[in-house]
Amino acid sequence: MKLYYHPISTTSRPIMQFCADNDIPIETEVVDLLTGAHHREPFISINPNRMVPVLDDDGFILTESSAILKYLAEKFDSPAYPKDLRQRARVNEIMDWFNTNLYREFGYNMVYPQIFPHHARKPADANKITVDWGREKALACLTLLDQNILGPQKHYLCGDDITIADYFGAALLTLGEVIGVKFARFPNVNRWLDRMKGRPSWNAVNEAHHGFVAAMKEKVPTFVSIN
Ligand SMILES: N[C@@H](CCC(=O)N[C@@H](CS)C(=O)NCC(=O)O)C(=O)O
Repeated sequence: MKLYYHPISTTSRPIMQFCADNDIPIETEVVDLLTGAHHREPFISINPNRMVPVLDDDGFILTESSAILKYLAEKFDSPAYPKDLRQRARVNEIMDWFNTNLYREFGYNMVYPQIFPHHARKPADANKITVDWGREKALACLTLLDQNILGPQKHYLCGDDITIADYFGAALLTLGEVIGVKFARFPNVNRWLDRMKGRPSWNAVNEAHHGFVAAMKEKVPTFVSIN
């Protein structure tokens, strides 16, 4: 089983962490997004959508990080993807919410257009409007996450036990560290993120991400962020 990924990729990190935590044997191949390897062969034949991550399980090619997490959790019989119909539906619901609402606004409208030139809308005014829009909507998402999804009691997104939604959500939120996002005004989000960051696998899996955050540190004051 092989994962095509990039170590700073927001949607690759949750899969790497889930595999690390569950001793899932997985071969990895870096697709160098920074040099555009995802736009060249052989990768575009593997994933014409030109994105990582991609799982290759003995010739079965699966894209989409959320689908890959579900597939691995099911294949390795992980309690992090409960079998009970309603519990599983709740995990799916939260993952869909992160993947559509939060990632669209926070990732694709607020963070990426500021750090990756190929995501910047043109002209600059349009980029500013996009980023401001993303920030406003991301704030609403974070408030909902803090107050309604997590609240003051829950240890994890779906209750007392970790699920694949936590791996997914924590990776998407920590993307914000690149532009200096602090979740100080969202105490429940902070508490939950600290719990996820306390897992033994966190630092090793996120080493490249932390390097990227450090490399961007000087630019942070120039970014539209959330503090
Ligand atoms: N919906 C996809 C999104 C994957 C995605 O956003 N991948 C990014 C890296 S985190 C990528 O490959 N970007 C290539 C690019 O921006 O050119 C998933 O969840 O797997």
